[in-house]
Amino acid sequence: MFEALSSKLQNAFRNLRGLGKISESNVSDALRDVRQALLEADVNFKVARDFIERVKTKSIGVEVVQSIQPGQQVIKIIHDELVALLGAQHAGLNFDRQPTCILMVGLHGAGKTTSSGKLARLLQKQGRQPLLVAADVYRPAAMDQLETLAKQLDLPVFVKRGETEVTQIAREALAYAEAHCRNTLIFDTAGRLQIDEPLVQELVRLRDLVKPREILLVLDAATGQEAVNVATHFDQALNITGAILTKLDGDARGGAALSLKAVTGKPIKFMGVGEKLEDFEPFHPERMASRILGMGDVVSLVEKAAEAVDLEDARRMEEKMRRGQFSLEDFLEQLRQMKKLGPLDNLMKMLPGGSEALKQMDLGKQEREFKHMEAMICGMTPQERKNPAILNARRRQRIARGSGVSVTELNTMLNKFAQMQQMMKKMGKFQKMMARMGGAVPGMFGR
Ligand SMILES: Nc1nc2c(ncn2[C@@H]2O[C@H](COP(=O)(O)OP(=O)(O)O)[C@@H](O)[C@H]2O)c(=O)[nH]1
Ligand SMILES: [Mg+2]
Repeated sequence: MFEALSSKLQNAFRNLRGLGKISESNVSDALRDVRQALLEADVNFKVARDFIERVKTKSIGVEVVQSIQPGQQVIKIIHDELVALLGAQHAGLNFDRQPTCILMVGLHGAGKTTSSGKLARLLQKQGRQPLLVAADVYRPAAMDQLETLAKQLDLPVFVKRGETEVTQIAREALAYAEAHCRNTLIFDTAGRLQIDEPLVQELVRLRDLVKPREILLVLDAATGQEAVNVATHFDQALNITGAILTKLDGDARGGAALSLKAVTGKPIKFMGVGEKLEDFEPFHPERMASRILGMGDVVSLVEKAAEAVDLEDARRMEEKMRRGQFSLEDFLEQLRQMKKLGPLDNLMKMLPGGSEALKQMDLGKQEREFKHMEAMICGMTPQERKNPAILNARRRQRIARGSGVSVTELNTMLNKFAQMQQMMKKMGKFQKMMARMGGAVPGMFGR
């Protein structure tokens, strides 16, 4: 996500970090690269200019803190301004009306139908009762698409084929929702290649009838500057409540995400990061800013890990690592937990500096290696896993044969494991020492 922008900003920061003193001229020089990076990412010209102005004013006025390098303070200011630009806080949905109607609007192919399904999934997980409503009266295929998504999610969908008046569909859908206790209606509306008057009229009729609590504009992030123009038009016509930015998994340069709030005043509420139903996340300005600035999205990673890994298990494991009692059995469990988190490259991208590190790593090889390790450990008896010392030549041959590797490979794995155990013991001691010295290591920005 936004790799080009991210790496350019990190380059600009390299110059900033070295700043020993803040003066108008040297800050201006350093910020020129930042501005260039923003423009190349397709950030609206005016938005970029204002952004740089604000950073400059704040940097020059900043009180120099003794213990921090001035350049780092500027980076912190950039971070904070970036968070503000992205909308400051996560803007959630409002559900203070019964039932809650959500209109999904946008151009052709932006991802309305897909996002309707993704949003329904998310709301269902939050305990709401969504009803998907097929309100794209022009494309029968869109109705089929929505029906398929609903089936996958095991959710009800309201479809009325042959009906061409969208308000009639809406009326019946509302009645259906009431009869079936659905408290959240998600209307998947029609799109156009370009916003035009008939489309606007239809959406206005629909809006005036269902009085939606949310009108979410679905925008393809890859369309860059154009996305912002589209947003302005839709907002003027319908007064949208927020946006869903889709296809952020692609090669979007980031301009849309960075300009949208500043230009329209409307927040990005969610983002689509893939074609699958689970590839959908609430948009968090703070996390996005960290991601863009290359500090990784540690918060997201932790949450993702918490979803997949039982916390109690994790704590138990950590304790074992600290004491150096981490066995091959535990190692096997860890390998399996890791698989639950998804492909390695996704995980790496979320770690600070991960995108950079990724370029130098052969993850395919790493994943194959993990698979081999798993096979080797699986080939051992529980006793052998607990106490690898009993692995004599005969046992090693048996395990190697059973898991399709050579004895040399098995030996290498066992050596690596022994090293890892040693390292964990040391790390455990180090952590304890740090804790005694007064808690966690302060974060880059003192958080
Ligand atoms: N990679 C990726 N593809 C997406 C995303 N959202 C939607 N798509 C794809 O974009 C295409 C158009 O989506 P669709 O929901 O039919 O758009 P609509 O015309 O606005 O309803 C489909 O092929 C989707 O799979 C996303 O976040 N990432
Ligand atoms: Mg559609």
